[in-house]
Amino acid sequence: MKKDENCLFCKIVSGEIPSKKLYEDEVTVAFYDVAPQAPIHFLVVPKEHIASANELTAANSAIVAHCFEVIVKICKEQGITDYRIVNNCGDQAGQSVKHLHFHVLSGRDMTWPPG
Ligand code: DGP
Repeated sequence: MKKDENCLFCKIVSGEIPSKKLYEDEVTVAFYDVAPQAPIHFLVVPKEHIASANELTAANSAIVAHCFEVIVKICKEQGITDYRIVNNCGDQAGQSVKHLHFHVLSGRDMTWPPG
């Protein structure tokens, strides 16, 4: 599995950097965001290092489907029915960590369009 030794989320996946994990399987890890933007804010990340959504191809895109299944599983288990899934891709879109991740935000009214 591809890893990047300088990547923050690869270090969280490996446990080198601690996080408040709420789910883990062979393919993904979910952990609470250190800077929550809503009462509930966690991230689902693939264990494999994929720098952004822009790096997805037919060869690795099944990981995205798995991430969404994990999101639904966690939300069902936690009784979360209304939520927003966000992926920031690239600097201008606000991606600060260059390892594919999906934000799950819940527990407050969400605005649209996003800023
Ligand atoms: P983005 O800006 O879309 O790349 O989201 C990155 C998120 O990662 C941001 O909401 C803050 C979160 N984050 C950054 N560093 C850490 C960390 O060390 N631990 C945790 N749990 N979250 C982090």
